[in-house]
Order: sequence, then structure tokens, then C-alpha cells
Amino acid sequence: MSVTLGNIDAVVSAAVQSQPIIDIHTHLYTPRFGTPLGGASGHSDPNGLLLWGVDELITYHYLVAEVFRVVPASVLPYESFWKLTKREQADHIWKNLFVERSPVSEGCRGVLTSLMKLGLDPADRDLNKWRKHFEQQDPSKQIDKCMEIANVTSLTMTNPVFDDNERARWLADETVGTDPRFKAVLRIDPILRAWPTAARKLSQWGYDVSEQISQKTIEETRRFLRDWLKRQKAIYMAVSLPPTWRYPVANDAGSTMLEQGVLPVAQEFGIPMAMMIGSATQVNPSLKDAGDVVGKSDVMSVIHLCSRFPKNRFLMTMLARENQHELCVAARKFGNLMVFGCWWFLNNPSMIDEITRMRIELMGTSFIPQHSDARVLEQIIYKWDHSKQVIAKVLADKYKETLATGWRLSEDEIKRDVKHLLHDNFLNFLK
Ligand code: HDL
Ligand code: ZN
Repeated sequence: MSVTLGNIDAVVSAAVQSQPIIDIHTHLYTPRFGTPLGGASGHSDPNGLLLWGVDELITYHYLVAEVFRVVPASVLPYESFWKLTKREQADHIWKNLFVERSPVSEGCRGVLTSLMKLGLDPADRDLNKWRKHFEQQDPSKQIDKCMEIANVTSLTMTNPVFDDNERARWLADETVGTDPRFKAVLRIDPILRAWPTAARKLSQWGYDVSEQISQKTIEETRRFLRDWLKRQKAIYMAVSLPPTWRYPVANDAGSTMLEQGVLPVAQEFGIPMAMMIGSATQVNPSLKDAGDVVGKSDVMSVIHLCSRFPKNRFLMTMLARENQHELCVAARKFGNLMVFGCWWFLNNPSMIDEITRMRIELMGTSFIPQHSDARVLEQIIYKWDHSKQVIAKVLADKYKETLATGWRLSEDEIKRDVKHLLHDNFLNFLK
């Protein structure tokens, strides 16, 4: 069908909605990592890593931060909140962010979108009715249902090897990550952010490393990374870095381990390194996962890295709105730099619109517009629904500007471009 100014919105929307998505960064897990909500499976594991169901949706750390704005710690002390059961926490958040104030924040609206697309009626406002619904679901079937609704064909996990709970599960059963719907990612923050801690743990785990970096320590750290990349069949390595991260830094353990430990192994395995830069962690530790903030990072450090390691590939996202334009410009200079996602505090319609528009203007379709970052299974429904609506609108606007030059576009060409953005740019970058 030839595309005109009259039908471009519908054609782009249909192409975006019908394109199967690879979700390149989530905090979701295969059911074999256990789940606190057993549902119809009957197997609940309080320390399980797969989070799903309405109470998990409502107690998402984004909403914990928001509820403490409405009911401050001076009224409900943090420790009192954390002593509540998950259900009691959800009741508190529901009452204060959904009932006594309208659920208009992105995090609140997201809960309702996911419930609605799962066939529940948000107008019911009946948490207990929804709880009964989720308790009747089987976790693995719920994964299939959510992936089908979101049109996501592959979920990329985040597997922090320095997390004792997660590591124990891999060591107990090396096949724990084996599920055709999921891919694993070796997440290694302490190696680059807290080398003394990482060195101590690696040593405890039988790797002959010391805080003082020697050739032996580098070789043993490489052995550790190889062991875990093989165990997890990881498709890339990942790290989150603070806004203060700089590269290179002389006599800095993180810089040295990045240069001599991590990147050589990534190159050896032919896999990218994902760097998520800009989170200043735990400025308010009482909020736990909700206690991090954003800071402006240094794109020149990214440029130095891409320039010095032309044989490595870097998936890159930054947390500060202020960094987005310069990151796009940097990506124009380095083909081994793949910009991805509107991460965390940028995962809001207004920011996705601004950032995606700028990225198309500067990089055409050679970037990865979004990832869900979902921590709770049903979030992939709303995070993708909300993002796809904005991405489709921006894309249609840009096509209209191109059509205005007299250029002609076919529906197949639009589908091709959308496939690059939501699927193939990532797959091709993994090769
Ligand atoms: O470091 C990360 O991967 C971040 O996404 C954090 O997990 C953060 O808490 C988050 O969930 N953001 O969406
Ligand atoms: Zn994340």
C-alpha cells in the first residue's frame, strides 16, 4: 500500500504494534528462579526472584518513592512501612496514590494499563478481587500471556553474579536460566564500582585475586568472567555506573579492571558491554531500591572508551536528560556505540518523545529506542504499551517531514525500519 500523509499515522501505528520486540534489559527471571507468589503452581518461594501479580505491581519501588511524598516518613516511619507485609504495603500505596489522589503518575497509570490489558477492570478499584485473579494464575503461563499482550518475543534478564541469592541459584542448578523466552546477562557492578569488595568475594569464591591488582589478579578475574559467561550463556555483560564515573583514570582499580579484565573477555566472547551511566545510588537508603537518584554524567569518558577499544561494542544508556543530546552526537562518531532506551527516570512519555525525536534527527533508525527495565512481569505490558504509542507518534511525525520533500514510502519500508528499531538493531549488534 502506498503511504500518504492521510494514512501514515495508521500505517506506522500498525507496524509498531505488530512488530515482535526483543526487550534488551529487564529484571525479570525464568520461573525456575522461584517466585514469592506461587499462584496456581503452588510453589511459592519467599526469596524467589520472579516478581509478578498485583501486589508486586503496586509496591514497585517507583511507587514506594511516590507514596513517601504523600505520607512522609515523619508520619509513617520508613521502618514501619518496611515491617508491613507486601499486601499491607500495597494497600497503603493503593489508598494514597490511587484512591485519595488520582493515579496520574506514569508508575500509577502503568499499573492500571497492565490490569486493563490483562482483562481486569480498573474501574472496579477492587484490589482483593484482582488478588484472587492472580492467585489463580500459573506463573509460567502468566509469562506467556504477558509476552503475547506486549508482543515481546525475548526477555533479557539482568543477572547480578555478586548477589548471593541469585548466585546460589545458578550454582545449585546451572540450567536455572534455561528458558527459550529468556536470555541471560552477566551483571558485574562491584568489579568496576567497588573493586575491594569484588576482590574479597572473588577470593572467597576460589579465584586467586587480591585488592592490589597484579597480572595474576587480572588473569583470575578473566577466568571468573569466562566461568560465568559460560554458565549463564550470557549475551552481553552489563554494569551500572555513577554520574561521577570517568575514563580513563590513572591508578584507578575500576579503570584497570575494565581495560584489562572485562573488555578483553567481552572481545574474546564477541559480546557487547552494556554501560548504564548516571545513577547515584542510595542517597536515601531508607527507601531501599527507591533510594537512588540521577546525576549528569561525562560523555567524553564514553568517547575515550569507544575510541580506545574499537574492537569492543558498547550498548550505552545514560540516566540524565541533559546527557542525551551529546550521547547521540558521540554515537555519530563511533559505530561500536549503540545508544539504547529511555532509562528509569526518563521512561516517561514526555521524555521518550523528546529523546526519540532527537535520536531520529541525529541517528536515523540506528539506535534502540526502548527497553522495559521491568522488575515485575506484568510491567512489560504497560511499559511497552506506553512507549510504543510515543515511538509510533514520533516516527510518524518524522516520516511526514520526509514525505513532504516528495520522497515516497511503502508500508514494507516502514515495517523494515520498525523491525530495525525494535528487534534487528539489537540482534545485529550482538554479532
Ligand atoms: O541498574 C539498573 O539496572 C536500574 O534499572 C535499576 O535496577 C533501577 O532500580 C531500576 O529498576 N530502574 O528502572
Ligand atoms: Zn535496570
